[in-house]
Amino acid sequence: MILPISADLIAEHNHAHAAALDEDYAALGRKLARVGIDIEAVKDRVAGFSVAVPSWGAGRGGTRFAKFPIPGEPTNIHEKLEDCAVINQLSRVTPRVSPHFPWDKVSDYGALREEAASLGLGFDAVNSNTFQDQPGQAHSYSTGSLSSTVAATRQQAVEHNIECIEIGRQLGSTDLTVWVGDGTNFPGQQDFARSLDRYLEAAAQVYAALPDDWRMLLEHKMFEPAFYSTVISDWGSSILAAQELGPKAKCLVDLGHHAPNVNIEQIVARLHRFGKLGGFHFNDSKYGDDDLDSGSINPHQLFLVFNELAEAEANPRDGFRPSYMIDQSHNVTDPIESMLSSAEAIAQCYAKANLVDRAALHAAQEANDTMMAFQALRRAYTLDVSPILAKARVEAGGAYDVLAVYRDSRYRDRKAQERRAVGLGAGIV
Ligand SMILES: [Mn+2]
Repeated sequence: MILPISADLIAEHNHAHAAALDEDYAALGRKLARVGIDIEAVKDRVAGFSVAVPSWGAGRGGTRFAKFPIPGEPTNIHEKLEDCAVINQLSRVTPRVSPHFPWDKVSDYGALREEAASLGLGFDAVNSNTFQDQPGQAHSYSTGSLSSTVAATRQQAVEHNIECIEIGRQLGSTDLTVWVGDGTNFPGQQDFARSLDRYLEAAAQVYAALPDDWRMLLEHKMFEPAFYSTVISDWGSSILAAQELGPKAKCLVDLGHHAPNVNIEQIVARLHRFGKLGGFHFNDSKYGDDDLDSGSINPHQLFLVFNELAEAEANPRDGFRPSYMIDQSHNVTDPIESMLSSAEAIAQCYAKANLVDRAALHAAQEANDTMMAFQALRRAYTLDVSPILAKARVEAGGAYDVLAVYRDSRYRDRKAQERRAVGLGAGIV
């Protein structure tokens, strides 16, 4: 396997930091041993953790105002895969790519799967797109897709989703993520109940096309592009739809798709309670669906979400097999650097959640000892787990300091010489 970053460069860098890492890891190991935690066991769990990266995240995103491309940005799925391979090679935590159709269309998906495998990558959930029109498309999604009042438009949206399943089968995926932009901008524009009826009837046709081992992940979002109402607006609508569709339908939580200040960690626990937590789109936000880097605004919330996930992992209910994915728009950074940094922030929260003394937490909860229950979380949150992550990464062949090696490799400069420039214009959000 020929990976994009020089293995010698990584080895040389890791060697230079080996003594410091050993010292930090040993010190943290002694600290954890005092409270009965085996650092090696935690490191093994962290080494088993992974999060997928979105193919579209490899390019510079944009706002609805503009996109500012950088030299060396990927221009097609092949170049995106190469960039995703850099992220995984250095971080060792992002071995899967989530593709998006029709953006990532090719003529031979078997060849694409092999190409990804040659870069050490597999494919995660397939994402359908019925929120924008494509050139030559027979029916417009301007007034909705799966919930459109026009039967032929609904049918076209159903067929597109079924095509995505077929593509996903060839790529080795087992999940279809469905987010629709359907909704309204004006009171009275559509009947709330009838539009949901139409969505459910069309979604059931997609559901019926799922292979036995596949899942359909319903991604809710309360606003944008529709600003008065959306058809699958919140986790309530999502779980009701998933329950009506059947056991293979699950809910996907995008951290930016809620009303402001919603208790997302509680939503996670609720969805898990009913066996409907299907997956995550990690990002961060200050105001709405900002798609900022994971953990950059509210790392404590990310930790609390992972605390619920760790609780679910330790005490699984029916169907706990969450699909973890980054979903961000990198408007002002090199997307590779953002995803390296985000993957580390996500893995850190996973590690910290695994360091929560769950027996002490449960005991304090049962005894109504509020302060000690909170302190059980606080103690884990305030630990610096970076030596655990670095040790797991280095042992798997990744880099001690992912950003330092990435910059030293001058990968983006090299790609700027090889790749054609990306055009200007408004970007994806
Ligand atoms: Mn999303």
